Amino acid sequence: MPNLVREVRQIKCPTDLGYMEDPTSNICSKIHETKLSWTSAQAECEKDNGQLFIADTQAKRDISIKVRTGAVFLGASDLDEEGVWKWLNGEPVNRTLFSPNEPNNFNGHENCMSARSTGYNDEKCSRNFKYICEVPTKKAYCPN
Ligand SMILES: [Ca+2]
Ligand SMILES: [Ca+2]
Repeated sequence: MPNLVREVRQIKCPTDLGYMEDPTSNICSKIHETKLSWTSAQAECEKDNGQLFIADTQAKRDISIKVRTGAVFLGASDLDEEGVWKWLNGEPVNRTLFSPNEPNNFNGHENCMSARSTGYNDEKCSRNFKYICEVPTKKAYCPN
């Protein structure tokens, strides 16, 4: 049997980049105030070794709706298949998270998720919004 040597390490929340780590959930996130399109926002998150925020737990939903300064992009879309909403990790989005009458795919062009304090909405991906990035801080197995 091959001897698989793997290193277990804790990914540190990059607080030097302005990220905040929730002390109970260890969720590491940052609200970026510079408005960008959804794709550009995701690219910025990746620069920090993260991704757009995936609000797939109650703790994360609480963080995503603390924003009181307008809409922010989150890491969910129906870009792969119209009407089929998925988080960036491939998990399905619970439709009840959306605001009433959303997602409405307004004008046939709304495929990216934004959050307001009142709930989630589908937005045009090319519109510019603030956005939330997260950096996973779970223990990771790194092949070495
Ligand atoms: Ca859509
Ligand atoms: Ca909409």
